[in-house]
Amino acid sequence: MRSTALLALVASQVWASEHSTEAAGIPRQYNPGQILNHGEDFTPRRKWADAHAAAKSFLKDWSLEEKVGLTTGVGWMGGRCVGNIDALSDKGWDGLCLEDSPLGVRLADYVTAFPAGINTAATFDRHLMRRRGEAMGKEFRGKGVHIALGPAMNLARAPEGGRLWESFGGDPYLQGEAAYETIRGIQDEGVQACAKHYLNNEQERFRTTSSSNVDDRTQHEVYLHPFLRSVQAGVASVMCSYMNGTWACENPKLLNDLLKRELGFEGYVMSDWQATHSTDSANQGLDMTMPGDVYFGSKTSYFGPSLVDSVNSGSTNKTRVDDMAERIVAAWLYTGQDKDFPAVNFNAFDNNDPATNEHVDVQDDHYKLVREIGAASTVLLKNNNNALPLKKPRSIALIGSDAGPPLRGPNGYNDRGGTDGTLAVGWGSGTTDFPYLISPLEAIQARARKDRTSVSWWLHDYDISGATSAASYKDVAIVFVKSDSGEGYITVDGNEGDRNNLTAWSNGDALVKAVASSNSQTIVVVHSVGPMIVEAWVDHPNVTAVVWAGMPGQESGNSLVDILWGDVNPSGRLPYTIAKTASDYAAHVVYTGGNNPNDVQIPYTEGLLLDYRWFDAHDIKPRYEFGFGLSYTNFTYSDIEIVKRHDSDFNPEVARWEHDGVTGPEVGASVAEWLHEIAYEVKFNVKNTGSVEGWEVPQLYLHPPPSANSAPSILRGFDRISISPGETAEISFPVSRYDLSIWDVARQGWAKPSGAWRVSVGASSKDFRLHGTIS
Ligand SMILES: *[C@@H]1O[C@H](CO)[C@@H](O)[C@H](O)[C@H]1NC(C)=O
Ligand SMILES: *[C@@H]1O[C@H](CO)[C@@H](O)[C@H](O)[C@H]1NC(C)=O
Ligand SMILES: *[C@@H]1O[C@H](CO)[C@@H](O)[C@H](O)[C@H]1NC(C)=O
Ligand SMILES: *[C@@H]1O[C@H](CO)[C@@H](O)[C@H](O)[C@H]1NC(C)=O
Ligand SMILES: CC(=O)N[C@H]1CO[C@H](CO)[C@@H](O)[C@@H]1O
Repeated sequence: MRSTALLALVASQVWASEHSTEAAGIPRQYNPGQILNHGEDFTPRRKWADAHAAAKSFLKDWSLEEKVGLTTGVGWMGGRCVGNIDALSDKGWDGLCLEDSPLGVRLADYVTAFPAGINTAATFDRHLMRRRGEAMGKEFRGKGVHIALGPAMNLARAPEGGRLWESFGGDPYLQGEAAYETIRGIQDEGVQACAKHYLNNEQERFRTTSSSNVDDRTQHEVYLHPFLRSVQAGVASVMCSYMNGTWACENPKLLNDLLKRELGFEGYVMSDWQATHSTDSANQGLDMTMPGDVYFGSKTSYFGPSLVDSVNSGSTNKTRVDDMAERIVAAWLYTGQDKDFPAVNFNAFDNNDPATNEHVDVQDDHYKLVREIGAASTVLLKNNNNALPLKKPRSIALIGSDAGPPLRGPNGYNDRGGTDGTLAVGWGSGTTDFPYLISPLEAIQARARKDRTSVSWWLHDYDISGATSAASYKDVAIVFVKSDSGEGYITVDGNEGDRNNLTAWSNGDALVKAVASSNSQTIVVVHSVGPMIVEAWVDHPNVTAVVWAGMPGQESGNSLVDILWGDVNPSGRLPYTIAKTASDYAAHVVYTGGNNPNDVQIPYTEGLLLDYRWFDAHDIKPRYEFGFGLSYTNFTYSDIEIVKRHDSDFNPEVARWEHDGVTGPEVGASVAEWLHEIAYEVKFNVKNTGSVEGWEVPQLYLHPPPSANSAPSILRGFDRISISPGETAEISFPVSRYDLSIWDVARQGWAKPSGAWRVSVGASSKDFRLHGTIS
C-alpha cells in the first residue's frame, strides 16, 4: 500500500492545533495534568516546571560565552568520556560526562554487560524493563556518568538494519513501553537518559547522508510514538540523528514542531556524534553539539565561539541561547545531579591509565538480573513431543562455535566487531566490554554434572562430518547457530553494520541439517540480532525444539541452562516477525547509492504497515509471528468484559474528544492528559491448565474500523504474569483515547475515526482467544 493512500482517511472528529516553526525556541507551557501509566501516577511536568525555574535562577549571572560553553562539547577525546561538557567551578557547575551505551557503561571496566534492548523487549515484562534501567542507572552513576546515551528506540523496520538489536523491536507500542520503563529506571537513579536516534535512523548504510522519507501520519503513529512515551517518562535529553532532506539536527519540523511543541519536550536535544552541520542548527532547535568539534579532532566547532559570534552579529537570537542553556541545566536539576554526584572515575579512552581510571566496581549483584532477563527473554519456538525441558539425558553433544568461548576472549575485538565463539551481543558503540562471558559450553557442563550427563562437543562449524559423528549416538544434540550485525563503522565478514543476508552465519544451516540427519533429538539454539530465516531446517522431523536466545548478555550460558532444564518456564515472545523468506518483509536496507547528501533516498513506502502489520495486511503467512512463544504449560482465556471508564455525557473532556474537536493547548498537545486518560478497560481471565507453574504473556490487539485506513491489528497492551497450575489470573488492560485515535494529517491532530473498534486478546499477534468491541 502506498503511504499517500493513508491520507484519505475519514475522521469524524479531530482535536487539532495550529503549528508553526519558531526559530527563537518553543515557549514552554505546563499542562498540570497527570499522565497515567498502567495505574502509576507519575507527573513529570510539575518537576520540570520547578527544574526550569531553578535553572533560570542558577543561570542568572552567566555570560553569553559561559552559556554557550554549556552547549558545546569539548571535542572528541577532549575528556574522559565519549562526550564532555566543561566545568565552570566558580559557578558551581562541574561539567557533564556523556557515555554510551544502551546496555551498560561502554569503554569501562568492572561494569555489567546487560542483555540487549531486543531481549529486554522479548520479555514483554515492564518490571524487568524498569529493573534493568535502574541497575544500569546505578552503574552509570557509580562511574560518574551524567548522561547515559540510551535507550535506543529506532524500529526494526528493515530486518537487516545493523543496530536493531539495540532497541526494542518491530512494534511502536512495545518499543514505547520499553523506552518508558528504561528511562524511568535510569533517571530514578539520578542519571539522565537520552532517547535516540531522533528520527528515522533505521539502517546503518548511508546513515549520515541518506534521506528517510516518511509521511506525516506514519511519522506520528509509528516512529514518533516511542519518543512520545520518552517524554511522558520525563526524558532529559534526545539525540538527533543524521538527515531527512534537511539534516535531522537542524530540522525545525522535527526538533521544534514535533518534539518541543507537540510532545512538549522540556529537556535538551544533543547532536549525534558529528551530526551537527551548521551554527544555524541552534536556530532550528539543536541545544547541544556533540562531541563538540566540527569533525573529530578538527579543533573547530559550529557552536563555541561561532555561536557567540552568531549572537553578536544578530544571526542567532540571544533568547535561543538562554533557552538552550536553561534546558541543559534544567535536565541536570531534574535528575538531582546538583547534589552529591560522583566525579568521573574512569577513562573511556584508556582503561589502563592509573592516573585516570580508579577501576571502581559498580556491578553489585546485577548479574542475577542479567540471568533473569536472559531466561525471561528466551523464546521457545518449537517443542515437539515435549523435547524440552531436558529430562536427565545420559549424553549431550554441543555442536557449533556459537556454543563455546571466543578464542580471543570476550573482548578480543574492539566494540565486539568480530566473529568468534558464542554471540551474546552485536557490535558497535551500543556495547560494553564484558566483565566475563558465560558460554553455553561452560554452563551446560556445570549443569550436566549434577545429573551425571556426559557432555561432548564439536566447535568446528565447517567440519560437517566431524559434527555429524560427534552428534551420533547421543541422547540429545544441541546445535548453536548465530547471526550478527552492528554499527556501520565496523565491517564484519563483509557486513557493513547492516546484515547482508538473514540466514545463519558460519555454515549454520548446513550444520543443523547434518546433525539432524544423525540425531533424532536435535535442538537448535539461535543467537541472533534480529529475525533469522530458519526454513532450511525448521520442519526437519529430527529438529524437535528451537530455542531463540537472542542477545542475552554476560550470563548467556546460565540463562540458557535455566530454560533447557526447566528451572525457568519459558515466556519470551518474539518482538518481531520471523518470515519464511526475506522478501516477505515490508522493507529492506537500501544498500547502494552515492555518498553525497540526498544521493540515497529511503522511501518508507510501507507507511504504517511495518512488521506484523504488513504480514496481516497482505495475508502473508510468517514462520513465527510477532508476539509468539511457547511455554512448558498451557493457558486458557475466558470472560472478556469491556468496561467504559468515563461517561461521555457528563465529562466535558471526553465530550471534546467524542463530539466537538476543540483546539487544545499548543505545547504538549500530543501528551495532553485527557488524551491519555484511560477510557476503557479490557478485562479477562487466564487459567493455567497445565501441570507446572508458568508465566503467560497475554496481549491486547485493537482492530481499527475501516474508516481509519490502518493496519488490521495493532498491539495496545501486554503483561507477563506468573500463574500456578489450576489457578486463574484476572487481567485488565487500560485503553486510552490516544490508543483509539489516529493522526489526522489534514487537521494536524489526534482523531477518533468513525466506526467501532474490534478488540482481541490472545497469546500472539495471530493467536487470538477472546473478542470484543469498543463502539
Ligand atoms: C527573539 O526571541 C524573542 C523571544 O522568543 C522574540 O520575542 C523576539 O522577537 C526574537 N527576536 C528575533 C530577532 O527573532
Ligand atoms: C550470510 O552472511 C554470513 C555472514 O557474512 C555468511 O557467513 C553466510 O555465508 C551468508 N549466507 C549466505 C547464504 O550467503
Ligand atoms: C533422524 O535421526 C535418525 C537417527 O537417530 C536417522 O536415522 C534418521 O534418518 C533421521 N531422519 C532424517 C529425516 O534425517
Ligand atoms: C497443551 O495442550 C495440548 C493440547 O491440549 C497438549 O497436546 C500439550 O501437551 C499441552 N502442553 C503442555 C505443555 O501441557
Ligand atoms: C519531519 C520531516 O522533516 N519530514 C520530512 C522528511 O523528508 C521528506 C522528504 O524530503 C519530507 O516530505 C518530510 O516532510
